[in-house]
Parts: sequence; C-alpha cells; structure tokens
Amino acid sequence: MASKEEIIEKAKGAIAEFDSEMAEEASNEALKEGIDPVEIIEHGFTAGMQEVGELFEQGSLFLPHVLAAAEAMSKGIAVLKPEMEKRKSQTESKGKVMIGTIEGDIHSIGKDIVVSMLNIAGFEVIDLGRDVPVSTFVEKAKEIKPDIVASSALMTSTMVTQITLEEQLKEAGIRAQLKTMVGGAPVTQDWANQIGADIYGENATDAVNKIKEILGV
Ligand code: B12
Repeated sequence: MASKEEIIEKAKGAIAEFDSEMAEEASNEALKEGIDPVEIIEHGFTAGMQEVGELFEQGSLFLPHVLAAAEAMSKGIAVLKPEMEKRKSQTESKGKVMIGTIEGDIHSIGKDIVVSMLNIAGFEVIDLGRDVPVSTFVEKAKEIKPDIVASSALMTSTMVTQITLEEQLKEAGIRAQLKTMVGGAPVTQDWANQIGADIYGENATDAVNKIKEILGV
C-alpha cells in the first residue's frame, strides 16, 4: 500500500517524465487510498509541471517535452474528475464565475485547475476556453450576468490584453455590476492594482478564497 507522500511523488514524477500511464496510475492509487484529488493536483501534478516549466526556461527541455507533460497532466486529472464531481459542494450555487484564457494565449492548464477548484467549492463556472477574444468575454458577460469575470494570462505579451478587457467592460456599461479577477504566472497583485482588476489570484486555492471573501459566501 502506497503512502500519500509516495503517491504525490509519483504524480509529480509522472509529469517530469512525461508519462501519461504513470499519471493515471498515480491518480487511481490516490482514489483507492481516499486521498483528496486537490492534493494530488496541487502538490503532485502542478509541482511536476512547475519543474518542467523551469527546465524549459533553462533550455534543457523543448516544446515537445512540455506538450507531453501537459498531456500526462490532463490524463491524470481526467481520472480524478468523477471523484471531484462527487465532492462538489451540494449546496446551491455560491455565485457565477465566468472564466477564460485571454485572447492570443492558448495556455489552459492553470485555468482548468482554477475551474475545477471553483466547481468543487460550489460555484457555477462558465468556462469560455482559451484564446478567448475580449469581445466574447464582454458579450457573454452581458448575456450571463456573472458575479465574477476571470481571465488567465500566461505570457507577458497577452497579459496586456487584460487592460483591454477592463476597458471594454467599462465601455459596455457592465463593469460596475461585476468583479474582475486576473491570474496566471506573470500576473501579480501589483498588475491587478495597476489595471484596476478587483481580485488577483495566485493559485486555484487563493482564487477560491478571495472570491468567497469578496462575494461574502
Ligand atoms: C505548458 C506550457 C505550454 C503548453 C500549454 C499547454 C496547455 N494546454 O496549456 C504549450 C506547449 C502548448 C505552450 C505553448 C506556448 N508557450 Co508555453 N509554457 C508552458 C509552461 C511550461 C507551463 C505553464 C503551465 O501549464 N504551468 C502549470 C500551471 C498549473 O500553472 P499556471 O498556468 O501558472 O497556473 C496557476 C496560476 O498561475 C494560477 N492561475 C492560472 N490562470 C489563472 C486564472 C485566474 C483567473 C486565477 C485567479 C489564477 C490563475 O492558478 C494556477 C494553478 O495554481 C510555461 C512555463 C511557466 N513556468 O509557466 C510556458 C510559457 C508560459 N510559455 C511560453 C511561450 C513563449 C509559449 C509559446 C509562444 C511557445 C512557442 N514558441 O510557440 C506557445 C504559446 C502560443 C500561444 N499563442 O499561446 C513562455 C511565455 C513567455 C512570456 N512571454 O511571458 C513561458 C513562460 C515559457 C518561457 N519562459 O519561455 N506552452
């Protein structure tokens, strides 16, 4: 019988070794041992992806490696999905969160984790996907009237579009009726302050806590 630490290490290793089968195995073992899927995702898969990211930045790994790591991560998370659905808060929706990766940016792994955690915490999440045009954020916000409009940006070249989102929500006359949240690796609290976003979320747990706080739920 594997311990929690061993399973978390296995999940982390699966991403670092781009091994989808091992990622699924780690998830299945976690389910068997009754370990919270959130722990496997945060301390296992995400930690592994961070390592891969660092090696990619240092130039010792290349894009195909990163893609293979991303694939392993989504395979591992897919195994955990049914259990996460089960653990979903059974209470009425705590609020509506609309989220997407900003225009020009196809990074979706972090955003997807935030979506999963918000779901578990009992929020209704409208996931617009990745590379979402600012106009789509605005149109959908008018239609769906979410409490929160959240955008993810993983590149310095796309985080600037979060400014456009703030501006267009104002132009559409709906900015005051909702709160905006920004996140993604290059995004900081300073950036959120600078562009006038209401919430900065460092990671999925932080995002959930801060939304709960601002909505008072
Ligand atoms: C995986 C990855 C990819 C994968 C993405 C797969 C996918 N489906 O998402 C692939 C291989 C496709 C890819 C492509 C590219 N990538 Co890339 N990629 C990465 C990598 C290695 C890891 C990102 C990741 O998934 N991390 C793991 C997750 C869990 O962490 P996270 O995203 O930060 O999310 C957490 C928090 O930030 C937060 N969060 C995230 N979103 C949100 C949203 C909200 C609202 C909140 C509150 C919180 C929140 O919560 C999450 C959970 O804790 C990073 C390196 C890095 N260190 O970030 C580069 C990186 C982001 N990529 C980079 C680049 C340049 C590219 C490409 C342009 C490469 C190319 N030459 O083609 C293309 C992008 C094309 C495009 N138009 O978008 C650069 C960006 C540099 C910059 N300008 O800032 C980076 C930093 C690598 C580097 N140093 O060069 N990439």
